[in-house]
Amino acid sequence: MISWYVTQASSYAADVDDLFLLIALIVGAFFLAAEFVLFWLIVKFRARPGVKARYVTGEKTSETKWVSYPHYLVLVFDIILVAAALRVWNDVKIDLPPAEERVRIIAQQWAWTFVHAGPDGRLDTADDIRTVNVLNLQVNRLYHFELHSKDTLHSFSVPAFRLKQDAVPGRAIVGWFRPTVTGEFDIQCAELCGIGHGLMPARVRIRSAAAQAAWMETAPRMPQLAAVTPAVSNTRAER
Ligand SMILES: [Cu+2]
Repeated sequence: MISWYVTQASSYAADVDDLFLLIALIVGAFFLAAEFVLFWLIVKFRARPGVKARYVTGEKTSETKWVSYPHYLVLVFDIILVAAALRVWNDVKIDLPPAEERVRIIAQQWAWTFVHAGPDGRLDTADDIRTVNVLNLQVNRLYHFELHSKDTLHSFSVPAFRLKQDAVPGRAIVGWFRPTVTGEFDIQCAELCGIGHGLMPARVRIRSAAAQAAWMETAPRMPQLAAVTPAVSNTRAER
């Protein structure tokens, strides 16, 4: 249902959406059941002429089961939700499938710089392509991103990928995504990072292999931006 509003544009987007749906269904069922019982009790024990109120301590087993049994049920569903969430978390954040290409993302107050590998498919070579506020990707290609921050905390958020990752100064945080549809989608900074936080939106453009190759031919190399690579350019897979 979330995909009615935000396109699923990465290989794991559907898994994240399914998790949200599972949570909504379980929590929704408990909500409806609780409201049903509440209103049923309100009607059943409403004031009636000639009927005196009873004081119920709620200490007998026949009474406490109305609290303890639903409580056990909540715990069972908690375990189901945690297991489902860990499966998705592991897939998105812990597993690192082999990369076909690497892209460097540098956040700063208040813009994003993206360093693309260029036609040779390797970073830190002469044909690297640097862009500001537009990330250029090829559909169905598995990317490792290497996320840096030049100044303060930022967060790289791509709603269509269902991906959000904090950028921390001094660290190179590695993660992955595989775009699955062509098109153009939003990138946001999802960490309040100063007065211009709202002014650092960016876009991700996902193209077919042929269109991406054509873009690489014409993309300006912007060598003047070479200095934006942070001094801490270690490529350790920190997370
Ligand atoms: Cu920011």
